[in-house]
Amino acid sequence: MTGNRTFTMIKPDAVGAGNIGNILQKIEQAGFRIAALKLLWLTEDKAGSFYAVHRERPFYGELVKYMSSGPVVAAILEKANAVQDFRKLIGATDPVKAEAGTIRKLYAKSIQENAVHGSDSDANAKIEGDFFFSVLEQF
Ligand code: FUP
Repeated sequence: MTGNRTFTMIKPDAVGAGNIGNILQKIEQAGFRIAALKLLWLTEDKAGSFYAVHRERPFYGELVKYMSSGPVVAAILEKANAVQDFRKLIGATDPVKAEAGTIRKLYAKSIQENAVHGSDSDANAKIEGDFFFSVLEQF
């Protein structure tokens, strides 16, 4: 069974480049409803917790530093088949490999500065959404 919600962040590179509006527009035009939304600046500690599953990976330290280098936009998105459809909309992790027209192809700078995050499962979408938003902030 597939769920109807996913979680995304617009990462510091895309926020810094002035692409919040462009990316939210792509998301809404693709049929996602914004169910929660905020602009915030992660501490290294919070970014480290969010990416804890990657703790053992060689890029973890750099990733945490990067994700706490400037503000991000966090959002919960609703649509049928949300997790899979959103990963299709954002494209491959490495923008060089991302399909034409995807958000990462259009706006990402590199495999690390890759413009957006998208949850990889329904279970993680719920965990990640709850990490950023209280019940009162999810509509
Ligand atoms: P994705 O699910 O597409 O976000 O990709 P992963 O879960 O594999 O990776 C999570 C984040 O780690 C990526 F968004 C960017 C970062 N990363 C690197 O910085 N270097 C790498 O070689 C792979 C991933």
